[in-house]
Amino acid sequence: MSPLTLEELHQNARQALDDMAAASSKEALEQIRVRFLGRKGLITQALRSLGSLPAEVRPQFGQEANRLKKLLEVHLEEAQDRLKKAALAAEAASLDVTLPGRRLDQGRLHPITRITREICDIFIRMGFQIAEGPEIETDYYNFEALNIPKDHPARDMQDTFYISDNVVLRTHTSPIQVRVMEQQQPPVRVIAPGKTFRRDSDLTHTPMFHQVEGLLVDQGVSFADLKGVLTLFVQEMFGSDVSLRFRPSFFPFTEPSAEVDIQCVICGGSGCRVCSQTGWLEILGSGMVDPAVFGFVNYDPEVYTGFAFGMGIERIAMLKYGINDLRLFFENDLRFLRQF
Ligand code: 2NM
Repeated sequence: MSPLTLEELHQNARQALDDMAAASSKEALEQIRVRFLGRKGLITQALRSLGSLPAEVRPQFGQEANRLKKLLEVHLEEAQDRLKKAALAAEAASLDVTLPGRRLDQGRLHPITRITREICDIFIRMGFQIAEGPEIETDYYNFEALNIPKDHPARDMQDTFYISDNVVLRTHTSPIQVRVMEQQQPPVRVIAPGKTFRRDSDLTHTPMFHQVEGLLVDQGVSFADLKGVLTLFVQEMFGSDVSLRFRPSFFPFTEPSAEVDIQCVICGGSGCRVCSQTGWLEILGSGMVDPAVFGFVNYDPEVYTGFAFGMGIERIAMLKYGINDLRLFFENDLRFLRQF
């Protein structure tokens, strides 16, 4: 290509400025940039061809080409700016700010989470602290240290998910209490919520369910303290007018043991299907911690006494909300969950 004359250089620059002023899109502007300022563009080539020009015109041509290059770059940037602003303005003009907004789908807490928090909050107000522990436990923490002997039916393969000989999915949250007692001396006041697992699956049992267990150990703790704390809990949870009763029971880790019933929340005590015509509903198990358990955690049973209790969250939630089908908690049907 023969070198441009100064006149042709000016002509090219004028053409570029006219084209930029007329460009109506980003793409058109980009084509103009490539044609004049790109690596093979007319201005770029004019600068490259300097060497082949006669020496006497070279300085002036070079200066001029550089000046025009800068001028075009400034105008290019202005044109890009102008197009960007125009695009924004067009977008704003097509946006109707008076249209109603799109409602965000708001999430909510699962009923099991709500009840768990409600139960924990009641005990926190009585001075208990929350404790947590592993869902996969050793035989020792899940059974042995809780005075559940090797031949006890609760250890049967039918009830427990075994990971290996000595490792299980915890069947209750009591192993948390054992770990707490191992870690600290009395006074102890803890509440242990969490998932538990049992090999059981029918209309009223799921292989995974939730429990809250509590433990209080100190000097001079008596069965009267157990009754006082659990009575206050039931009144806070179900209303101060609901009656309750303590019924003798048995657990390997407590002696004596008692189950707590409340007046049926469905029929008010006159008898219905939910309470099997008894007028009462069992809601938790409890008892004075067996001295054998203290032996495992090196608490002196001559100095300390304590009580413990445990309850199933799904059951409490069903009674409190009047839910008649356990499966509803696990199906994640939004029509059910949205009601809480
Ligand atoms: C229950 C009923 C009675 C219980 C006992 C303990 C521990 F670790 F202190 F021995 N934790 N939880 C207990 C006692 C649990 O659930 C129905």
